[in-house]
Amino acid sequence: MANLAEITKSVETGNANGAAALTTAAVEEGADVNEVLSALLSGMESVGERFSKNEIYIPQVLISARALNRGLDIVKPLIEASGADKEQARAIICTVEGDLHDIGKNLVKMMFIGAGFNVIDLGVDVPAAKIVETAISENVQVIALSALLTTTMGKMKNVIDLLSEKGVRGSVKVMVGGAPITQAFADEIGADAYSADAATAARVAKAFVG
Ligand code: B1M
Repeated sequence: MANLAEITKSVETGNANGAAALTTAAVEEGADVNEVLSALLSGMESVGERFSKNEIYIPQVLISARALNRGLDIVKPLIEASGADKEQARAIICTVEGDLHDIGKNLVKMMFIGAGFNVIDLGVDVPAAKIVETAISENVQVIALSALLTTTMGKMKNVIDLLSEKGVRGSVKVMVGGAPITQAFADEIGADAYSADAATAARVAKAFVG
């Protein structure tokens, strides 16, 4: 039987080959792909928590992220295929201009995909103009913005201001997150939601689109 706890552990310990092998075995054995995804993400969540407590350092975070990605490469096509015949809500996700951190953003992306969203990932260091242009041309319902630097969190407000300037603020929900972001900051810039973690972000986004 698929051992989900072992999958979580392989990410926690940064065992990339183990993560790939265990994930492959789990899906071949017919495990629920969303449960496999949760097991992978849960490994990375605990790595994030341990990092926040200074129990581990950047290299370990990056090694775990590599293991996570090996597992995600296997489940992603299955999750996308499982939603292929449904009318999917559309969401943009990216890290704001000037900011290159993408580990948390990628976790949020996977949770959004798991929640049934068609996700447009614009990557990192994305200017407000590109986000707003894409939101309009792709008719998205949700924009999820990530920032990890105190120097880039202000770029989230640029996105909200530009949406207002273009007259489309009312037609899209803007969600924000990342280590320096707080509910108070989200309120201050007029975001629709702040989420502390990827799983909560996906739940909130889903509630927005009904
Ligand atoms: Co950087 N970095 N970094 N970094 N880095 C931080 C953020 C820092 C706090 C480290 C420190 O000094 N203690 C610090 C910022 C200080 C500040 O702003 N006050 C910092 C700095 C200073 C820098 C550089 C400037 C360092 C330098 O070059 N001098 C530089 C900046 C580069 C740039 O962006 N322009 C830099 C570079 C890097 C690396 C490239 C080495 C690497 C990034 C690799 C990558 O992302 N591909 C890196 C890393 C790994 C970190 C830390 C160590 C870990 C971040 C991480 O991935 N955490 C980080 C320290 C920290 O955060 N405490 C740090 C794990 C991840 C799972 O958590 O991203 O918080 P997180 O995501 C969470 C939640 O926040 C939430 O969900 C996730 C969990 O479920 N979430 C969202 C995230 N985005 C969301 C969006 C949402 C909702 C929820 O939308 C709705």
